[in-house]
Amino acid sequence: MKMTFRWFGAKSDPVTLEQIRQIPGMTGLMGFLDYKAAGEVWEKEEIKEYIGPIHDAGLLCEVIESVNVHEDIKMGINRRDEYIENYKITIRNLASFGVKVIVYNFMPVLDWLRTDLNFLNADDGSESMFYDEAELGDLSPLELVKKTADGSKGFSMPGWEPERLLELEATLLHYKGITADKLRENYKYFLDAIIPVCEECNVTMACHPDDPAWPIFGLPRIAHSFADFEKIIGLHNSKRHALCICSGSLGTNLENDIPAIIRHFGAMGRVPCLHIRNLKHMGYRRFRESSHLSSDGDLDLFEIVKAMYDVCPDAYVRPDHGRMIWGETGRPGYGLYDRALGAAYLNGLYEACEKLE
Ligand code: DNO
Repeated sequence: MKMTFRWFGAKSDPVTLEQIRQIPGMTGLMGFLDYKAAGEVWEKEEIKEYIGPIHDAGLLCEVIESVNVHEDIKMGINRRDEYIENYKITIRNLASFGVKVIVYNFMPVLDWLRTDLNFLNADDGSESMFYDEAELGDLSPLELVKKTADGSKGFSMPGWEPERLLELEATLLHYKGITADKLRENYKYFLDAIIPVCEECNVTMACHPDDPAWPIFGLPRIAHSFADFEKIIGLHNSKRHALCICSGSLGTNLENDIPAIIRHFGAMGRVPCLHIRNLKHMGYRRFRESSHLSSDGDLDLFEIVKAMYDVCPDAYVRPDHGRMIWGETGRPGYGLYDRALGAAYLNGLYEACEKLE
């Protein structure tokens, strides 16, 4: 297990590299250029500016997240070939700085979704991200975007890049005619174009699941179950085409057997990285993100870590969204303290797996 941490860069993240380096077992970052618009080339200079300080701090940056796929590629329209060419350049540029895995998603328009970013947990005074489908029912997509922006305390939020949301209404209309099968067809077109470049540069593309694990606002979503992943993996026969297993996303539907998913696709060599966190269900499609501890949520983190230990022990892992605790103010889900506790706990579970051998 290679323990990593998501970091938004010196200009945008109140968490410092020094702090990250002091978390036990931390080997590196899952990096992110939060100002890049989908479809833009990630230029070498920009990557150098982000990765240089990470290397100087003695940390690695072998995973980069959220190299967002332009909507034209997902919809299969207009300038998709141009954006695909840009994506290929970005892959080559990232590879030249030692990046080995790129985490991305193929969710139409919206990435992960919550209805409250600062939900107060009455039992202990901590705050976590929260979702209630009933609340969503009353909101238009634009209202939801506004609510998310208001709740983000001025921080950029991955998946909620302003440019992607500017043309939200028009894009939503475009998607009306796009079925799940059509989305998969467009996905295959994208993979067929970029995977040969990945082969050449030894970069693995890891698809992040839909979060939550069901279609939203009538948009097709194709990555939230075992069956979906079988279809996705079937789209391209290369180990460079893989999955980022996110327990918090898949765990929004308790019918997903996450350890079984890890065991199946991990044994195929298709799980290079995982986001691990826990959540507590509070009703139908209503949940809050809990601490990582198994007994605090509904997921068995030991079984998740054990599955990874058994089939893909070299995977990159990061503690995912944390709660806001100890008076910390920061980017919702991405503070220092609770994610550091999560890393320590995951390290402990992994050590237990090793010693149980
Ligand atoms: C949410 C993250 C996602 C993830 C992207 C990858 O907090 O896990 O934004 O990084 O879906 O493209």
